[in-house]
Amino acid sequence: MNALVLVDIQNDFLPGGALAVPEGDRVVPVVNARLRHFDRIVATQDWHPADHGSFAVNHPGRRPFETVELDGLPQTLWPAHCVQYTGGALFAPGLDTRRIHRVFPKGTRREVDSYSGFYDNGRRHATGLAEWLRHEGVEALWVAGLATDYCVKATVLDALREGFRVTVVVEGCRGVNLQPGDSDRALEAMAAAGADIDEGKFLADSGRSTD
Ligand code: VGL
Ligand code: ZN
Repeated sequence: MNALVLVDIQNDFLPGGALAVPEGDRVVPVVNARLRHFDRIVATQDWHPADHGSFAVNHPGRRPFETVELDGLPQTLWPAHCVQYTGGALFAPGLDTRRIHRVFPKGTRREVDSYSGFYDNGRRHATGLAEWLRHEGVEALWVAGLATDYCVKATVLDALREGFRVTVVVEGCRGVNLQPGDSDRALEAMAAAGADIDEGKFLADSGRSTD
């Protein structure tokens, strides 16, 4: 069994959103075109309480993109984003959510961030994604979504650690690139850890060829 893992394809990560990823909206037609090829489709959903410790606004005197320590871990501070029950946390308009079998919320505990769809950044709490995939008999994962250099990377690295075969759908990912080249370095790290990097076979019927 194979599964497509859609990482954080949510309004706040699209152009105009609170933590906009350049061209984040471009992943939507890419993944929609591929949904029918998968036995299982899961989505992660960044789902923060308003007082979440990753938000700069919750650290007086701090600005977005500064680094602080949170729960003993280095933490990049972000603009408030994907707050539970707000429009910014909703999946992107146009994403064919009817085909998603299960949604795994993450980042719900204020004291620690969660880039990976499997574990929080301190690896103390699991979301249940690995167990669910194993229960469904899934062995091979294709991963797409936002952002390449944060949640996609962390999800892919954890998936490999959990023993899944992993392919990164590059055309279905976009990165934040706080530093130029962050996304390329993230792809290199994923490849070095054992992921297949799929640059092109998703291009043909992805919708990109027409824009
Ligand atoms: C993400 C930063 C903060 C992501 C989530 O989805 O990559 N990045 N929260
Ligand atoms: Zn977040």
